[in-house]
Amino acid sequence: MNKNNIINIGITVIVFAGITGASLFASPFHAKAWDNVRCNRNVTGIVSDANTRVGQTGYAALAWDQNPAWTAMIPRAHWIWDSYKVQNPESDQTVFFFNDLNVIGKPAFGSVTIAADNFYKLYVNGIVVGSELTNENNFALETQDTYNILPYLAEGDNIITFEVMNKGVLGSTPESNPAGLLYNMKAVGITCQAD
Ligand SMILES: [Ca+2]
Ligand SMILES: [Ca+2]
Repeated sequence: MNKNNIINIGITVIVFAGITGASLFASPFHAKAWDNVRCNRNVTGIVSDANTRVGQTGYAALAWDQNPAWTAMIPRAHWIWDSYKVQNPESDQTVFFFNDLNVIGKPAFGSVTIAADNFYKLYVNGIVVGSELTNENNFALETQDTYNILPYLAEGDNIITFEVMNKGVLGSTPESNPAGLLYNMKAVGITCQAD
C-alpha cells in the first residue's frame, strides 16, 4: 500500500493511496513519499541434461561418459551429445545445442561454465561470448572454462547456444574418440516493488 506522510509541527497526517497530499493541502504542507521498497533476488540455474535442445527439433542424448580423461566437474550436470555414442568418430562433427536462460527482473549476475570434447563456441542471444577453437582438450578439470555473460543478458528469456565440434581421428572408435558437452548456467535478476 502507498502511504504519504504529511508532517506539520508534530502532527502526522497519513494520506492513503488515491488521495494526494498536494491536492488536499496547500503550502506550507509538503507531501513526501515514505514507501518501503522491497527487492527480490531471483536465481535461475540450469545444467546440461536431456532437456537441452539439439538442432531445430530434437533433444540431447545423455552421452557415453566413461572416458577417464573427462575429469571436468560441474555439479549435477550430465555429459550430452546428439547420440549416446559418436556415430562417425573418424569425421569432424559439429552439433548445435540450445537452452533458454530466464532472467526474472533486471540482470545482476550471469555465468556459464563449459567443458567440451573437443572445441566449442558459446553464444548468448546470437553473440559469441567465448570459444576454444585451438586447444582440443576442454574436457578436463583444468581446461573447463567459466564466462561472465552478464553484459549479454536481457530481462526474460535469453537463448544460450553451444556449438560443439568433435575432432575426427582416423582409426578411432566411439570409445577412443568420444564427444560431449557439459555445462551449467546461472543468472540472478532483481525485482523491486514498493510496499
Ligand atoms: Ca578450455
Ligand atoms: Ca573427441
